[in-house]
Parts: sequence; structure tokens; C-alpha cells
Amino acid sequence: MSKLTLLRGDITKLEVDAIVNAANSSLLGGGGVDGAIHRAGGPAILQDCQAIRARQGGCKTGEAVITGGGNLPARHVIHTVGPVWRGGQFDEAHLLANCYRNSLQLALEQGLKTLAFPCISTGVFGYPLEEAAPIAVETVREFLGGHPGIEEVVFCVFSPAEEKLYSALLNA
Ligand code: AR6
Repeated sequence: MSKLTLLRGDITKLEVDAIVNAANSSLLGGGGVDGAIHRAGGPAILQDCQAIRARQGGCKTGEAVITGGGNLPARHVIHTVGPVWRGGQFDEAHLLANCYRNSLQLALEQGLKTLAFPCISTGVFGYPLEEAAPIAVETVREFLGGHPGIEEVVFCVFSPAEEKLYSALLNA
């Protein structure tokens, strides 16, 4: 059975098949976890992103693309684009669930077995954590139930508040 685990810390340090990046549709980097991943992973990740841009433009909200991991301990980075919070009436919940589902689907297609997610959209993009966390946990749980190929998913949280909330959801 696949495992769901919780860890507080820097996602760029994790030795998993892929870490997920909370990117933007340009795929050219930015602040938050995106900035941290590009800083730690080095220019190889940006090069791969630029190749994807040349092929298909950027990445739409809710979708996901994969690159190498550059200098990271993770072998790959799955870049997904979360929705910007605009009050909740603009399909944000569905788009956020798509980020988790499409990242997992891409991992499965690539034969990856372990991956780690940050709290997508809850930083710069302003999605309220209390609303985003249950979507993250439920979407991943549901996907893993139907796809035993993925062995472990780590929720990599950054703050004590995130840790508390996820811990309650995962133990429920
Ligand atoms: N490891 C794990 N989590 C982290 C790290 C890290 N090293 N650094 C930050 N977080 P954000 P978003 C957490 O803003 O809301 C960028 O500019 C952070 O505390 O990174 O999806 C992109 O280029 C928060 O819980 O992503 C986009 O333009 C979570 O990661 C935009 O921000 C997500 O916060 C995306 O905004």
C-alpha cells in the first residue's frame, strides 16, 4: 500500500524520485518554493523549462510538466501551476485538485515511485491554507487508492501551522 507522510522542512533537500514545484505558467522561475528549487537545482532545470516552453509554450493552471532535477537530490522536478486565489468562485478548488492529480499522473507515466508536494498556491498565490490542505490530502488519497504504482507521497510543509493542519487531516 502506498504511504502518505508529512515532513516539515525544505523540499529541495528531499531525496525522492520527484519533488513538485509550485511554479507559474511562464516556467521561468519566481519566488517562494519555485525560487528555492531553481537556486538549489542550478541552471539545468531552467534549461529544461525553456525546452518545454519552446515545445508547448508554458504550462496552464492545473497542468504539470516534468524536468530533470539538476543538482537536487531529487531526480526530477514536476512543475505544476496552482490557481491564484480570487475568492473561491473562479474554479480554484477544481484547478488546485488538478495540480495534484496531474502531477501524480505524470509521475506514474514516468515510472516514478516517490514524490513530495509543497503546499501549492498557499503562498504568493494566496489560497487560504485551511481550504487548500483538505483538497491536497483528499485528492492525493483518492489517486493513490486507484494507482498502487506510487509508493510514497510526502507532504512537505514549511510552517508549524501547516504541519498542525496536515497532521490532523492525515490522522483523520
Ligand atoms: N520547501 C518547501 N516549501 C516551501 C519552500 C521550500 N523551500 N519555500 C516556500 N515554501 P509559494 P504559490 C512553501 O509562494 O502560492 C512563485 O513566485 C510556502 O511557505 O512558493 O503556489 C512562483 O513563481 C508555501 O506554503 O507558491 C509563482 O509565481 C508554499 O511553499 C508563485 O510564487 C507555496 O508558496 C506561486 O505561488
